[in-house]
Amino acid sequence: MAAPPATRPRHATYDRTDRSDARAVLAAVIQAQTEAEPLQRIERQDLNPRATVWVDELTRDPQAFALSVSRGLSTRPRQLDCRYLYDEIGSELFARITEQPEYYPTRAEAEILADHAEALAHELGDAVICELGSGTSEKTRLLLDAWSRRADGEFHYVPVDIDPVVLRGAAEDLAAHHPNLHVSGLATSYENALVRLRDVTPKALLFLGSTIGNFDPAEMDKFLRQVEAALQPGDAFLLGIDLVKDPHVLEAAYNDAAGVTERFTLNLFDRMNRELDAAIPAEAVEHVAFWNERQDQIEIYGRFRRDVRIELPDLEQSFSVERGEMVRVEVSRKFRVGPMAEALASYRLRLDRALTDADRRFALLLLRRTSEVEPGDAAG
Ligand code: AVI
Repeated sequence: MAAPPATRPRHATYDRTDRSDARAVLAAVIQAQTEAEPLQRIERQDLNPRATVWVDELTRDPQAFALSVSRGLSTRPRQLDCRYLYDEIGSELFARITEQPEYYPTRAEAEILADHAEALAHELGDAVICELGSGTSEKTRLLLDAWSRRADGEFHYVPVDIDPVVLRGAAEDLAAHHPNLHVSGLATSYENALVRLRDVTPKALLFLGSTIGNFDPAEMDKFLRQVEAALQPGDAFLLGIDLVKDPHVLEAAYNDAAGVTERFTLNLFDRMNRELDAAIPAEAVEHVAFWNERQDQIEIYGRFRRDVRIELPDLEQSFSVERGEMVRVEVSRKFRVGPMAEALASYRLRLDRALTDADRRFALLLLRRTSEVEPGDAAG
């Protein structure tokens, strides 16, 4: 670990005229937050002179999956935490989902980013780009390329992802392709990352892909409170949201003809077998995904074709699931720009612009953190 700074820097700013120590300042801020929260064991790994990754060891609790499954199978209706869809196989399957002809959100959002990257770089070019759930940073490259062309000095990207392997790969690759870019990856939860990034300003916080749609209302509220606290007045928040549309289009996106989404759902039950010895017969579960019009959300379930006992030997528990039972694995909420802007205003996030693709399937909201709640400005 690097030596802690003598005093904790407040609101580290990145002046376009003096970016030479941007990396040192950012590292100091992250380090200072680490010192402030000694319960987090965070390790710094320098990959090359312009790419560093900070790995939070505590987010990898080996019992967490078993406990989460136990909780999910004990509640009615039964539901599993969608976070666990993304092991190595699940992440690979999700990457393939984004290539399926029926799954439009990734392409629609990439279209928006490609169309507006230059304008966004012009408007936000001074800001440190921080991204939650960055993965391979594939779509963000469109923004980084534009930032790179515009920057007259160095610029900074802080990708945040729970998977340190993916993060390391992306950090090294991005630094190699952009000679004026510094990457400081954070392998930790959104919550921990947002605490660490509080004092980095000006920043543009990205949360793309409509991942916010996978939060239930209580999770979304908690997340937006953390975002509100992490942003300083004037900081930008770029939020990707999938929009309510024709149910046929929505249902097709989650029931692709090639069966990739089906495998993605079933992998969660396979993962329970692989990691928890759950003993679920492979053919006993089927993928079901449909549009719930009342809630404006796609719901995805594993439906049991027959009675099954799910074992959790490490916890000395087992659960009887009956034929026909549906265990929810994910919701994917869809939004409308006006009501979403209104909801965001109560977190001191003011909508500056809603950018959409040509077919208005998806929106990228450009929001600014205000000092006060501005209800009158909310409607988008
Ligand atoms: C990551 N998230 C935004 C995807 C979605 O569309 O809700 C996850 C997904 N699940 C099945 N297909 C895609």
